[in-house]
Amino acid sequence: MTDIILSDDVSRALAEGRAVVALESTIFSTLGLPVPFNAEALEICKQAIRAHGATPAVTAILDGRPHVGLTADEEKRVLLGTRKIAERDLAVAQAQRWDVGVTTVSATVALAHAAGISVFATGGIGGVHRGSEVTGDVSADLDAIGNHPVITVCAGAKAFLDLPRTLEYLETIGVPVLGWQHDWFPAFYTRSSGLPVPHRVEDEQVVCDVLRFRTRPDTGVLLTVPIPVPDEIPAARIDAVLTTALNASSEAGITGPAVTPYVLERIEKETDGESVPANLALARNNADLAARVAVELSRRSQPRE
Ligand code: PSU
Ligand code: MN
Repeated sequence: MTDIILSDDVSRALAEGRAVVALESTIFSTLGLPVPFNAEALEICKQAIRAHGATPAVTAILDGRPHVGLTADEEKRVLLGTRKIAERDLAVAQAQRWDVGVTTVSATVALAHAAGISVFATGGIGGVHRGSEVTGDVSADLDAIGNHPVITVCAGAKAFLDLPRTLEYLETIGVPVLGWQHDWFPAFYTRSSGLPVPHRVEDEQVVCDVLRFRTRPDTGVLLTVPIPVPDEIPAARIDAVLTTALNASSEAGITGPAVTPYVLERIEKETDGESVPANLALARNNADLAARVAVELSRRSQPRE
């Protein structure tokens, strides 16, 4: 990938071999969280990363150029972003010089890889959609995680997706799926989807070792971490809401990349905003763990005395 613009702090941190954590920008745009909580989410995620001495690197397309690490003014443009960019769209956004494009998980792991960043924090990843056997809707996030050597830290995926098929797909494409001090694949608002996570891990050493020992140099690792206990939304409450939101989406005839933002907005409406603090809490928690992993990775790459 050509023409990536690194912010000064990200460029310095990378040059000095210090820890950097990539952040996607769709979650912080109007497509991911309602104003003003999107700005709050961005702030608390950056703080959580900085608290470990790591440098946050938000990715986006601005003025047709891929950015990794943003200035305060650039962040403001991203918070207002309405155009979502998956990995394949990066080329189009550059060719057509899009003003502002916010990056999904797939575009972010691609940009992180190109910039030399190995750890990325998000809220939840996209996955195999329910009914994918008819619609064919499988998020590009999954293949991107399988094709870039980046550790993605997430709270699993929202249960409006087909989580058993999502796990099967990750297995097929060879992505190690780890559970952080937890035996279950998390379902974003709830700590457990009821599906076992393939491998439980207890510390960041093992996470870094999994990246180190993987047999495919271009494959990433998915590190799942459940939402903190006090912030969890009861499964029964969220299940009813997800069903309503999904039905509304199919009744409105929503398809393609519009599905996820539409369903997210409906969930927030149906829970009267209760979903928002949960979303902020898990995003912060993921950023915190990602920074710990990034610090350990940078420690390992320092030349020995
Ligand atoms: N799931 C969430 N919140 C989000 C997204 C997914 O709970 O903000 C966003 C992420 O940017 C993710 C993208 O990469 O949606 C997936 O979109 P799609 O399903 O169209 O691949
Ligand atoms: Mn899709």
